[in-house]
Amino acid sequence: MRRIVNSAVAAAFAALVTACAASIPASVPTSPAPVSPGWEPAPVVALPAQPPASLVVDAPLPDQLAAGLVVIRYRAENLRIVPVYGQAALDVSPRIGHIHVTVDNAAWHWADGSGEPLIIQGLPPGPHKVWIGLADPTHKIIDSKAVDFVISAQGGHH
Ligand SMILES: [Cu+2]
Repeated sequence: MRRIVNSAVAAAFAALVTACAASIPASVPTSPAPVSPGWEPAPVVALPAQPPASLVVDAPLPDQLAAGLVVIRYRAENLRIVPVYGQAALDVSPRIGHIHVTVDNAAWHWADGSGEPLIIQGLPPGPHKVWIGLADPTHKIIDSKAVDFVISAQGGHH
């Protein structure tokens, strides 16, 4: 008798599951639509693994450069630029860091954790080089790019 009841319950459950599955129309998606390609991982959770960080640097904006004003845009990939430093910051996720900037191979650099474009004014006419290093929170350089450009004679007397 007990075996018969169990079989009946099992059959009823199977019928219920089948009915529920059948009630989902095939045209309704069961998960969100996939996001467009090119999105970075959402930086709202710790990432289990991250590709290496890299630096992308654009050429100086041409209109401003013609007037002697150097505006250089840059961005980091797989790293968020923030003014946070120290050994403990190496362990956070998503990865963080900042940039170091050297102009015309100077022996010194400045650091910037703003992520804002570089704006350099008053360079004399002639060729120049801006080097940007992507640094981890302990100031170790993990990628770098250099941009060469020329300040024209007309644009140089700012
Ligand atoms: Cu640094």
